[in-house]
Amino acid sequence: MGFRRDFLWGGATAANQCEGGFDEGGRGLANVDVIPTGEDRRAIITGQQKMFSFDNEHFYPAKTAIDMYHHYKEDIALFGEMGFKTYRLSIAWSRIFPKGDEAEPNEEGLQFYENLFKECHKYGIEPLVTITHFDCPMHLVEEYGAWRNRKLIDFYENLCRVIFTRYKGLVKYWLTFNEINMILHAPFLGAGLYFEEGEHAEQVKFQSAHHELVASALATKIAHEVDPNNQVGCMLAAGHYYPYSCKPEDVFKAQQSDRENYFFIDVQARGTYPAYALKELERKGVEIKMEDGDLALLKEHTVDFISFSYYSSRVVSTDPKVNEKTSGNLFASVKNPYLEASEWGWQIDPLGLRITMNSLYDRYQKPLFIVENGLGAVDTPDADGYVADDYRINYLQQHIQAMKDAVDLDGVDLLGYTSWGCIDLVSAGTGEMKKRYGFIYVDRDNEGNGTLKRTKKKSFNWYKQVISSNGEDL
Ligand code: BGP
Repeated sequence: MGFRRDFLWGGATAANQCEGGFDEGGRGLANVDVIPTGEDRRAIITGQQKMFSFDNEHFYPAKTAIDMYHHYKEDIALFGEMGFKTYRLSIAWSRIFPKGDEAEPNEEGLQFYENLFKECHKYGIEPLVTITHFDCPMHLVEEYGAWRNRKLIDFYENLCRVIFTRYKGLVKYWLTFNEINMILHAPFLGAGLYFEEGEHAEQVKFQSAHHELVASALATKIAHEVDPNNQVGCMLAAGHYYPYSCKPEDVFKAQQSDRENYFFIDVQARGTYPAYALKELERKGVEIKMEDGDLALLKEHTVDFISFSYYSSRVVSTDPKVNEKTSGNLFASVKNPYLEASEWGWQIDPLGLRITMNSLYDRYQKPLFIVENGLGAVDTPDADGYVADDYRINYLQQHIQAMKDAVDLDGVDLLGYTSWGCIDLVSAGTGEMKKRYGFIYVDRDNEGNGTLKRTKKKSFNWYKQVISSNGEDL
C-alpha cells in the first residue's frame, strides 16, 4: 500500500515566472515579457485586444522574476536538500530560438539548460520538462499570429528535435504544452493569441488548438524516435465541475463544462476528435482546417501519461441568480457554499482532487502525474526572516492525503507529485510576487525590489519529511 517506491516527489516552476535574465544569453523577447502587472493584465492575457507593449512606464515581472537564471545552483541545492526526486521546469523557447523561426539554435541557451539538468542529476533529481509553459517568441506572435498559423507546428517541431537530441540521457520526462486548455481561457498567455475586432475568436482558438494538438503528437513521435526511454505527457488545467444543484439542467451543464476541457486530453490520450466536440464545433460555426495525415498522426502518437494541475474544483449552475456569485480564477465558476477559499478566492477542496483523479483515470486508463498543486498566500516573515506557513502545510497535507486515498482506496496509478512554485515566484494570473507558493521564501517585492535572498520556510522541513517517508508522515 502507499505510493510506489519510485514515486516522483518534487516541485514545479516555469521559466518566465522564475528565470529573469530576459535579455541575457541571447534570449529573444516572448509574449510573457510584454504582460505588465496592473489593471490591464487580465485584458491582455485573455487576448481581448492587442494592448501589449514594452515600455518603461510599466513593470514587467518576467524580465527579472527571482533571477533563477543566476541562482539556479543555489536553488537546486535547496531542492536536493528537501529530497526532491524530480524538478519540473520549463524551457524558454526564445532562449533556444530567440525569434522562433531560425534554422539554427542559440548555443548559449542550450548550454544553460544543459548545465541546469546536470546540476539536477548531481542531487539525483530527474528533470521533468515542459516544452512550452505559456511562452511563445514575440517574433512568432507578430510575424505569424502565433498558433493560429500552421507554420508554428514546424517551428515547434524544430525546437523539439533540437532539445530531444541535445538532452538525450539528461531528460526523460516531457510535457508538450502547459495547461493546453488555457488557450480557451487565457489565449494570449496560453498561446500568444489576441483577436482583431470582428474576428471569429472561437474559430481562431480552435484552429490554433488543432495546431497545438498536431504539434503535441509530432513531439511525442519524435521523442520516442530519439530515445525510446522518453515518456511524454499532456498537461491539463484540471478541476472537476460540480452541478450547483441536482437539477438535471445543472448536471448537464457540469458535464458539458468538463468536456470543454477534456476535449484536449481526449485527442492527446485517445487519439481522436470526440463526437461531442465535432457537434459542438459545428454549433459554434467553427470549421477546422486539417491537412492529410493530421488525423493519422493524432491517432498513432498518443501520450504516455496524463499530467494536470489542480487547485480547486469548479461549480456551474443554470440559475442566473446563482451565477452572480463567482469564484476568483480564470475559469468561470460559481462559489461553492461548502468550501473555504484562499486570499485570492480560489476555493479549497482536497476531496475534489480525489474526484478529479478518479475522473481522469476512469476516462483514460493511463498513469497520472500531478504536476501543479498548492496554495497562493501572503507570507509575512518574522524579524529573522522566517515564515511559519502552517496554512500552506495544512493545505498540502490535506491534498496529499486525498491523493493517497485515490491511490490506496481507488487504485489510481500515480507517477508523481510536484507542488507548484516550490520556490516563491511571480504569479501568472496577477504578475505579483505577493502571491507566494514556495517552501523557500525569496526576498523580492511586486516592483522587483529586494535582495533575492532565499530563506527556508516552515513548510521546507515538513515537505522534506513527507518525501523521506514516501508520503507516510504527513
Ligand atoms: C497555473 C499555471 C502556473 C501557475 C499557477 C498558479 O495555471 O500553470 O504557471 O502560475 O496556475 O496561478 P497563479 O500564478 O495565478 O496563482
